[in-house]
Amino acid sequence: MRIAIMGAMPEEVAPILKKLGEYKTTEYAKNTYYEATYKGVELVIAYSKIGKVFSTLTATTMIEHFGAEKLLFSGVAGAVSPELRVGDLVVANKLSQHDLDITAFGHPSGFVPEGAVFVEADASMIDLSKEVASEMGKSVKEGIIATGDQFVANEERKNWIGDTFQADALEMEGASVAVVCDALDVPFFILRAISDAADMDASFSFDEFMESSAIISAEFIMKMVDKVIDNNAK
Ligand code: 4EH
Repeated sequence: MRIAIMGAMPEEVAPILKKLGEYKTTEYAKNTYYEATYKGVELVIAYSKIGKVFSTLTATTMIEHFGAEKLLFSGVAGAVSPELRVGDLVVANKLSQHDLDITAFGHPSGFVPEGAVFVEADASMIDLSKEVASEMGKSVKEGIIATGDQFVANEERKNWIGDTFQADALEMEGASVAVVCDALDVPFFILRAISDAADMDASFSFDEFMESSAIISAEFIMKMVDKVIDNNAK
């Protein structure tokens, strides 16, 4: 089995590479891919760079070029739900592109013909994440993640995204990765730890907490990888 683990920023995959210790580095399509054997399975790891286009390229490459059969994303996000605090974990059950807008033609926000407003994540990996959460004594919120090519640092935009998509958290890569995995029939799992509240203080909160939140997400992702491997052996 070959499992992809991706992030968008270097800080999001650094804790994973640190845990693995040894890996092979390959340059492909102007990005760096890290390959390692872990508990008998092959891992391919990369950070895509920020945004929907780079994350689409990386997810596609991990699947089509490196042969990944499952994909897990680890990273940070801005909170939309007022329940979520810095460091809290959110797992996506469905994702939408909040900046995909052909509403001028009467379509709903996030929709284009032959597409869908939401892409649904793999239910069995979400189930596994509940087992991991209880084993770790952590709580993980299952919810909707909205993705767009903008760092949201504005209450009005954040509230619009919350109202329009019932989003719990927002970021810049999840929905594009979801579109790729759904199209190529690869089960995916998107996890984010909150770094900020997508409000006027977001950039400051992000700078202060992105690294610690990225570690929280990466630690959970590695437990998820363990669980996926255990489950696959059964
Ligand atoms: O990969 C981008 C990073 C911010 S941009 C999306 N990530 C972090 C998630 C995220 C986010 N996305 C949109 C956390 N908070 C968010 C928010 N809005 N409020 C970036 C940050 N620092 C340096 C360079 N780019």
